[in-house]
Amino acid sequence: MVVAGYRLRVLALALAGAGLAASSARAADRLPGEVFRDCDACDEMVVVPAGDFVMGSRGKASESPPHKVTLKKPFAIGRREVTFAEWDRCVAAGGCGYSPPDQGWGRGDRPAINLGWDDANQYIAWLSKQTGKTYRLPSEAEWEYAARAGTTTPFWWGKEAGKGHAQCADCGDKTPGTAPAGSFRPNGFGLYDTAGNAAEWVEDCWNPSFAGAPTDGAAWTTGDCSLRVLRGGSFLDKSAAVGSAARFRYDYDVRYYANGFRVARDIK
Ligand SMILES: [Ca+2]
Repeated sequence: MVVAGYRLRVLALALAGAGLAASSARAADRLPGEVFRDCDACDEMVVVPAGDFVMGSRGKASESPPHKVTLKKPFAIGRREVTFAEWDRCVAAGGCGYSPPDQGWGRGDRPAINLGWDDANQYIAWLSKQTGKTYRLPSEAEWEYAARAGTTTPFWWGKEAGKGHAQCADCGDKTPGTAPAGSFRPNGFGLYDTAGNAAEWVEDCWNPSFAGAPTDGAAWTTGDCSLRVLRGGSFLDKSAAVGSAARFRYDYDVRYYANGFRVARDIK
């Protein structure tokens, strides 16, 4: 490991010496599994590989029909839900106009909650301006693909919810409310808390089933766009509602205490 680390440092020095050409080479070379931040205090991102998967389930009308989705390009997604520390930076900088309450559970590493879909987009616009990168909400298909991390079981860790895998009403650590983001083991793509903790806004408008849904990983931007989709369930939900296929919706401007989000961005 020491030798590998030394070689990496040598490589980094060589790339730094090559100047601009090297920095664009590094950006183009981001590989699946790579973890990065666009600034020291920015959301930690992970590169998710291109691939295909079966979205949805036969369990509920809203999750049907299961359908194959192909994501042709890798993309980056936040490893954690956006935290209060990250949100509060945006407020302090004037990029976000609203400071949501934390229900008395504390801020810092806990997921930012009490946020509407439109609030989330304020943060994304600010983060994009700060970094010069185009951040966005994940599409619903990207979210489920990243949450499943190659699995086809109801939960990314298996068939049964069990205990100790996620913050939900009957499967978490018994602390009321949210847990600090990243308290539980990450999934196979390196994402934390896709199941439970804060429910997560995605880009898509609400549609009551997947009949006619896009199959290329794009957000579904037709349907009832006064409602936007939330994925993963929350600390309030029992385990049946925090599975990889579970979906829900709220009016886009509702600030509910179970709802937060994570960010995504293209890498190519
Ligand atoms: Ca979550």
